[in-house]
Amino acid sequence: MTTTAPTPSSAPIPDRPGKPGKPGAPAKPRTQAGKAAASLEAARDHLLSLQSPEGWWKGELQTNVSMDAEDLLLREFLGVRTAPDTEEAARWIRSQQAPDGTWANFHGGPTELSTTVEAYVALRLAGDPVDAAHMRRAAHAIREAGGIAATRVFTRFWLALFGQWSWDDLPVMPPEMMFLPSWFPLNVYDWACWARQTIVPLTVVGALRPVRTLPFDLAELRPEHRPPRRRRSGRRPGWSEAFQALDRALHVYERRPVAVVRRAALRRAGEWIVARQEKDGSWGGIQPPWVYSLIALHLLGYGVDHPVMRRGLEGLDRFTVRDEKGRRLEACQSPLWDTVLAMNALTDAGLPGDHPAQVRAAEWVLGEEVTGPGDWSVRRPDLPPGGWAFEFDNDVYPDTDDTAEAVLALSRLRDPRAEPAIERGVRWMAGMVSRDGGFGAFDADNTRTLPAKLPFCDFGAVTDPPSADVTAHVVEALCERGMADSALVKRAVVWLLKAQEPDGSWFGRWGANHVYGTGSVVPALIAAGVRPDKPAVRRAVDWLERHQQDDGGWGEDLRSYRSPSWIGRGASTPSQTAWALLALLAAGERGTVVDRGVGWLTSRQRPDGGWDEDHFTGTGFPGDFYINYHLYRLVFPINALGRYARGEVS
Ligand code: R01
Repeated sequence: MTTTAPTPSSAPIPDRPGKPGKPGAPAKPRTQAGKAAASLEAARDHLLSLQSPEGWWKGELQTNVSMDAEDLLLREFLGVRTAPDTEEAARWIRSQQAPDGTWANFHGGPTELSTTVEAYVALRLAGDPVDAAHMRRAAHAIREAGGIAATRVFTRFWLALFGQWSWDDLPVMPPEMMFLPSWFPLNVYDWACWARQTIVPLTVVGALRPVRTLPFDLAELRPEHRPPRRRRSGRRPGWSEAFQALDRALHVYERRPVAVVRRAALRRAGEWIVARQEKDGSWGGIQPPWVYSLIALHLLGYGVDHPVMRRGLEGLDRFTVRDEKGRRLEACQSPLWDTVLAMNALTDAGLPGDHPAQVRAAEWVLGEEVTGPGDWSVRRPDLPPGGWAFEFDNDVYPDTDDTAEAVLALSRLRDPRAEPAIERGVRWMAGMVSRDGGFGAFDADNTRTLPAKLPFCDFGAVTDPPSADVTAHVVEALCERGMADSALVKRAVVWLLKAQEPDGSWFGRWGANHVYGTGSVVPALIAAGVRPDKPAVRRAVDWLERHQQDDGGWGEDLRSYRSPSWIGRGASTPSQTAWALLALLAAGERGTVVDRGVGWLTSRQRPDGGWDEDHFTGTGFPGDFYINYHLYRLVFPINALGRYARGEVS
């Protein structure tokens, strides 16, 4: 990497020409442009201060307390739970409880029954007495909501492991599924990678039906006179009935599986799991596959001292955050994603490509390139490997979203030594295009509708079809590589135009929600050469302008995924305000709307250059699972302020 003539990180960002800076003492800027430049400089320096010595950035990835509850249950199951870990986790779980005794899945969100039940059980494990006020409130709320019977399948799985729910009353997912060829419906490669890695170990657990005893029962959670409610009742009856019949048949089979077939299936599942453990001991770098894989392997005879199990448990420690608020687990970690977003932000802020921070970051990113095949190879067997994954060690599961942002970040540094890796990434990303011209995150053509219809699947997205935000990021990256006129980009642009909602916005799959989708797509369309006066762009701009909040920012509540009345509405946040600004600036908008958005950002900046963002603006699974990426509040405002400042200069 080039290290000549680095710009010191304290270098001022050029202010608008024609606005003479007073010599001598730095005066407080009064103009909008001056304020934006000062704000940008402070934010940029704050971001630079957060870089690790190795070159990466990593913000905490905050989700919900089901992670922490399940961590205690895992440790209880394996017999490795310690008193200090339990007390620290319990302290965190208690700190997140709402006044009504329940837990939510995101800041300010509604009661989540399954999360509440899991948190409650974890606190009982920690010894919180049933008659303590906070426990009584929780139990009351659980009973009111229908009790354990109304929770998601995963929650009842955990309770079955401890004898608090009957294995007979859970949907069956047999390990014989491992024998289905990759063209047969419901084979493991029809599932999104995160669901695939969760389901394979759960087939083992469901086949072996272990029960550990607890020193308590959960009688207090039983609703007295309420019939159990079923989730997702709105499904088409035809499929639901067919699958319920299939599930009954599988229950009959479960009583007497063919022994040799069952043994072979369990062996096959065990090998499949072991082959996919990552260098850091994780599975897919995400908590659910990780904990279920540890449980499944343990049941298959792997003791807690087996190297596979030891690596797994030690790896979980590195996903554990410990601070004054208690002990909590990250559902996954985002260093690659955070680093390439930070690099792009710094480039937008005017930092040169040969700045030491960029050089160190680029060196780290280049060392993270995925160089081998993965599960994606099943659908694209002839595609050479390349690209990047979300995490530190996630070599089996690179994704197009991270690859697109990494390609953008590295290309914009203009260092010829990064070219081969960029080219391999571009080739891999391009090869991952789905049949319809769009891009999913981890797999091509992962578009089956059957998996979601199984009674087992009442939580989260279980497939990985093309989405507007990922497709937009890929388009932006390909255009940066000079491919705006390629057939690939043209088809992707058509895909994006078709995906536009009647109201002019785009749905946000991996970020909240239409503000994220629209904020991703508009800059991509412009990069691809769509003129700002085209109707698609105008309608998007109108949608954003209509949804600017009264305070000048943008915000969209996560409830928008379930209740359309929330679409485009919610408390303004730094990241969502920045996404809207990025779209407006790309579309060439300059004026009051943009100035008020920029004013929202500059007036809410903290003295250290950062912003606060309690609201979650990341999406794991629409409707079910949300993420607060702690670096979003900083990197996206830098993108927006940086492009705003550049626009003012040009
Ligand atoms: C989960 C779960 O915890 C989880 C955690 C993280 C993700 C997937 C992909 C990306 C990368 C980021 C996060 N990009 C495509 C998006 C970038 C913004 C997904 C899920 C919970 C329950 C189950 C995730 Br079941 C499985 C996993």
